Amino acid sequence: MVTRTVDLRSDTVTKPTEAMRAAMASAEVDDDVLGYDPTAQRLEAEIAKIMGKEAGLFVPSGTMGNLISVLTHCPIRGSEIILGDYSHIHIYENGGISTIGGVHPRTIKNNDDGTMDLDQIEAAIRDPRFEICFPTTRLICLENSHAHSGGRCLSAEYTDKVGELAKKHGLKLHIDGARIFNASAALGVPPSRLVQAADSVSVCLSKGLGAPVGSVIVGSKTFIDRARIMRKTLGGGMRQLGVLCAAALVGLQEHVGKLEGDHKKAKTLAEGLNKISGLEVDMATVETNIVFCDILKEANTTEMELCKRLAEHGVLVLPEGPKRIRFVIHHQISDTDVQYALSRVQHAVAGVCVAGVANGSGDH
Ligand code: TLP
Repeated sequence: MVTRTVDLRSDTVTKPTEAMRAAMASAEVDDDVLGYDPTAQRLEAEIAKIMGKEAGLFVPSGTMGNLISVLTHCPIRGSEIILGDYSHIHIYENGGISTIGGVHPRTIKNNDDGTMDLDQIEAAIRDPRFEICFPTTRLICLENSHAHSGGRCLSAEYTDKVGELAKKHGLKLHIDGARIFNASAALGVPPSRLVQAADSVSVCLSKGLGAPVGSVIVGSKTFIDRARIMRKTLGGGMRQLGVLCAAALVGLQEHVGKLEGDHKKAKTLAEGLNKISGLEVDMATVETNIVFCDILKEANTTEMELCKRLAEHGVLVLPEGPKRIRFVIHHQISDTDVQYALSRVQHAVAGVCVAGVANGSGDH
């Protein structure tokens, strides 16, 4: 019987802390659709300042933050955007930019480190002389850290180069910065520097910062004014929003400084997983709080089976693709939890290996 569960499915699974709940209970609030909630204004200004942009806007989720940003940059249906084939916007957001905004995605291969080749980006920009046939390219999207490459970070220099390319062709640059604070902690570079070249950034509050709800998008004052209208159009205008923003303000104060520690724990976890026969982690990919773990042939199991088995052993993780599972560290995971999880994983995997040998399927 499992007596304890370590939840490593995502950094979105954190529960609001006592300090957050207290701040939510005492938050000063007003109607934010009318533009009067003081706590929302405080949080938006704070995130905008940290990101080095003029203004910010609280939105209900990272998905809506990306959607509003793309639609605000691409007000004309049939606009095209260039983005990674493994970007969150392209894979995990229900194709909202197309279904809701009529925006056409032009994907470029995401390299193992989350980048896209600059020459491929440039080659994908449509020639306006053929506008009669082509959609018009208006936007390039990056993701930092890049979730589907295991949380790897884009450098400020790389982002600058993409920004220069965008400028040269009259395009805008949006960054899905769901985990930009993780990238900043891992690279030792302020978030404002990492997003300097961007026209807009979507920053999640419900991941590394541990807030229960929301994201803030940042950009120029004009961009945010238009984004605010788009938020209302999509039904994302909220009234006494300060109760949510108060929790995020606590997260900003208390959890940003813990991200480096989260990354250390991710490395310890990855090293431990590497010692378990049947599992393999490419240590070069472990830059932040996400660990992708490959299931080797000798483990004789699939990602779905292993996730189920790990859950039975008290470790919650998610499948990340064929023969791969994902572990994510967050501020509510302690060093002891990491060690406990490793011992449970060891047990679970040993169980499947033994079962495989016993039923003669171990050498498949
Ligand atoms: N990612 C979630 C899942 O959707 C996979 C997770 O557990 O990692 N951008 C990036 C890079 C993200 O990883 C996510 C969430 C989002 C945007 C969307 O944020 P929400 O869930 O707030 O809509």
